[in-house]
Amino acid sequence: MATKRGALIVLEGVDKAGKTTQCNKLVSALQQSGRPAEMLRFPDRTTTIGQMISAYLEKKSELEDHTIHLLFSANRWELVPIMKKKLEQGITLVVDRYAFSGVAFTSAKPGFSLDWCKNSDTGLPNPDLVMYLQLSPAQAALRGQFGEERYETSNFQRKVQQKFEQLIQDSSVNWKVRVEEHCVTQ
Ligand code: 2DT
Repeated sequence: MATKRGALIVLEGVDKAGKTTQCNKLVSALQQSGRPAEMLRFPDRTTTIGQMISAYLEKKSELEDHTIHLLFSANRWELVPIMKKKLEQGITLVVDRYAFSGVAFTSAKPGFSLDWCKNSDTGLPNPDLVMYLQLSPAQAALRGQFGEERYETSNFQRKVQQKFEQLIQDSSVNWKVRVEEHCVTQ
């Protein structure tokens, strides 16, 4: 009998929304109910491309804005063969950020349209479900200071949130919005 394909479940949201915590809980819950499940996260900083991205996020290197956008996208594409294989083996993948973060973060920079930002990810495996963890800027502030990485400022995160709010209007994606109020921080 053919194995049932695993589901591709993505968690998205601004920083501090609790994505990592919820991904871990979901993987545990799936495993406990007898469904094979694994977590992935993007960027995957372990690959050669991922290390370039990590150095950029840690402000150890500078990259032109289009270039870093394409590297984030390439980092997803390089994982596609592994993702497809696992899904075919019946493993459900719970993914901490995906192309939606790619579009929301780059289009929050001046001069980037949503369409341009979406192009490089066209053709990636489509998620069966995208959970958007919504967090107001006021709630984010209550969760303490941002870290030192690039993009970790309230001003930029507000812009990213507006972009996510545009993206969740896309009815071709199975978005589920969850308002985060009392969840543990990432
Ligand atoms: P974390 O590793 O803490 O999640 O932060 N980002 C992420 C992009 O700008 N483009 C992308 O395609 C992806 C996946 C979000 C990683 C930072 O990188 C940003 C925060």
